[in-house]
Amino acid sequence: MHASTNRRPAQPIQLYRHVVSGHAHRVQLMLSLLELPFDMVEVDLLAKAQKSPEFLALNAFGQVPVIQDGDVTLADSNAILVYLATRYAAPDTWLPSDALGAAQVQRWLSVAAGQIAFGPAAARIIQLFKLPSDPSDAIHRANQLFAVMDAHLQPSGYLVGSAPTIADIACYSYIAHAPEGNVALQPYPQLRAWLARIEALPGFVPMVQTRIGLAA
Ligand SMILES: N[C@@H](CCC(=O)N[C@@H](CS)C(=O)NCC(=O)O)C(=O)O
Repeated sequence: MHASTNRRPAQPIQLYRHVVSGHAHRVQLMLSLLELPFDMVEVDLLAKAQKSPEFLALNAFGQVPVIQDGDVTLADSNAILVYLATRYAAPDTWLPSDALGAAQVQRWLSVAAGQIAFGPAAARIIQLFKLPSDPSDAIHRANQLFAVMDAHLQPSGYLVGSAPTIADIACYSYIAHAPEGNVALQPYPQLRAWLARIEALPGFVPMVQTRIGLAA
């Protein structure tokens, strides 16, 4: 199991986040799975705190998540997962170092920043903030992605091989919460079994569920 760490931060890592952000949840989940000490700093996205000069000094893109780990300030959920796994996880656990394993993980990080962001995450945001946008394209993209993932996942396996990696953590949050954006998980049994395997990992922490969409 991957709970062991080979290094520890001298002081708690600061995680700037918003409670309904799946990107921020990825980082919270990884910190928790690695048993690293951390504090969460709430950023009021609705009040546009992420565009304040103070926050833009942390992330010029004006988005959560950001971490501060001693003198390291780092934005972008997937970049943070790479950092945490490389700096704090036991070697070759959450991020393989062999050429093919590392590339296979990167492939899913690209999916997390691509098909997931523009599929289930986008469908959920429309519902969550009652945006005046048509969610049908995002819902269609989510279903296309879930069909591919359902066929890819092996019973008892993870996205890359037989042990969890940061690929699983990057992809988990918005897929688990897809029903909030009116994307059903029921047609995808392997995907649901994979979600359950992640939820059974020691140190798993859920993202707060919002009672909207199919989750109402
Ligand atoms: N590529 C970034 C995307 C982060 C992102 O989209 N954050 C959203 C919350 S889920 C945000 O801060 N939105 C506020 C804004 O863009 O003003 C990552 O992976 O961290």
